[in-house]
Amino acid sequence: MPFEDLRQFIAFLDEKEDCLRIAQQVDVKYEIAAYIRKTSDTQGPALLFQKVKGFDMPVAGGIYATRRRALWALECRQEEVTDKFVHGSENPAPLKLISSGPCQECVITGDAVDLTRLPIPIFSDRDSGPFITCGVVVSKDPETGGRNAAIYRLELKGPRRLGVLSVARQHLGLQISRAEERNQTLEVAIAIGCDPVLALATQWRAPLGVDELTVAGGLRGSPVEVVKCRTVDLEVPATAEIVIEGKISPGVREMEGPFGEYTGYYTPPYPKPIIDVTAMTHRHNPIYQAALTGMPTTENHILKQIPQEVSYYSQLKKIFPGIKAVHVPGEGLWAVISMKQSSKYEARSVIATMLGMGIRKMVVVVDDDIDIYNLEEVMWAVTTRSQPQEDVMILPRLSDPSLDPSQKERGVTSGMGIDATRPFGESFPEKVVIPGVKNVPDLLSKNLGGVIQ
Ligand SMILES: Cc1cc2nc3c(=O)[nH]c(=O)nc-3n(C[C@H](O)[C@H](O)[C@H](O)COP(=O)(O)O)c2cc1C
Ligand SMILES: [Mn+2]
Repeated sequence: MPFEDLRQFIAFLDEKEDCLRIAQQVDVKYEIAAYIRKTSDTQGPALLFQKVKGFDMPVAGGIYATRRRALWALECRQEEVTDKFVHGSENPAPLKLISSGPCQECVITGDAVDLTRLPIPIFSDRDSGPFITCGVVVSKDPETGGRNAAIYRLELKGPRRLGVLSVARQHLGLQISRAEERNQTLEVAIAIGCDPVLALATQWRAPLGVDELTVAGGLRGSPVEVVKCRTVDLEVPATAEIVIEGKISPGVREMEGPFGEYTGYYTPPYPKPIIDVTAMTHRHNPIYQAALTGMPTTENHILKQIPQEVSYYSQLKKIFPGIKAVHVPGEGLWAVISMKQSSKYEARSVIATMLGMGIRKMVVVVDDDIDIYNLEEVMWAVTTRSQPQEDVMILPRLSDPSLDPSQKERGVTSGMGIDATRPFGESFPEKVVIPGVKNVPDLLSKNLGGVIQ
């Protein structure tokens, strides 16, 4: 059964002993982020901060900081995730509108709304303020009426004011431009603390016009239940912890940033659209969900990884049937692909295709005997199966919308491919193998009690 909401997922993590409660008081300024940083760096548990200084609401953090938790959210193993995601996205489920839902147990409208009551963390030392980083922003296209749902960061500007970043190519950015062309306001609803599949579904690169909430329904195998918002003409996931409703006025901009971004660097401040908040609804005793962004690897990266990898995999597989797996580590500037080549230099065609599809900085292709999630093994293949002179390809001057700080000219990069496959059809030294390693028990298991009988 798919998880109904964040609470059910936390309860599941409790069963797995993968959620740590922090009973000691923590500060929203840096301290929550520091804890999430540490757990992210050590593949540690999800965190539930029970006592936040100056606030009466708990904060969940680092929920998606490990791939194991993302896979638990999707209720599948690594080997099954591609099929699951492809099936889910190809079979979107229409939403189920219900008349009332837990996210509206408490309703606050107009001047009574005070977002400063939410324990929104300040993450990195140069950040310009508190940022909501795990809000699913729901909006409708002013031209087509099509719904969009994705995570965009929101800077707290005042009790009823938020700055919003949606880079131009992102769908909210396009909708804002379309509303501005018509001199219209754009309504938005922000759902914080959603069921975990929904968070992952928003990271699937759905084409413009495809509602990510229906993709979440496809992935869950049951429709996402939504309720009508109170002050805007939108629907939001019924089981969210907190919902913020508001409007973006055309042409209004205010400085936002700097912010410690997913590249691991700060992005400078520049003017961004503003959301004027019209209502906040929430559950009884809501949990605020924070997600860390910064140096890889954080939950920002993990949330994007699986949907991106699956999407590249299924596109490549159509052209190159020998593709085994695609891994997009860290900030998404590079990828590792494993494959069984069916012709000479096929790996190089894969590199060229991938550099054209969106991974612009570096693509490494290895044989299908390499575990691409083990980067040490990948580097072993690179250093023992490739010769830089022949096997490194460099494509100068590719268009690249990423925030890569090393770009000399904004939006332009060069791309590198490393063909680390053994030469096709030729003999190559055999890899050393020790039989029976799989049969040795898990030596890290505490259940062994210090002795293998
Ligand atoms: C934690 C987190 C924070 C994100 N913040 C932003 C953001 O501030 N602005 C943005 O444009 N995309 C952000 N993204 C990426 C978008 O959510 C993602 O690219 C999404 O697929 C875009 O959907 P769209 O194609 O409907 O625009 C974030 C992703 C995650 C996981
Ligand atoms: Mn979209």
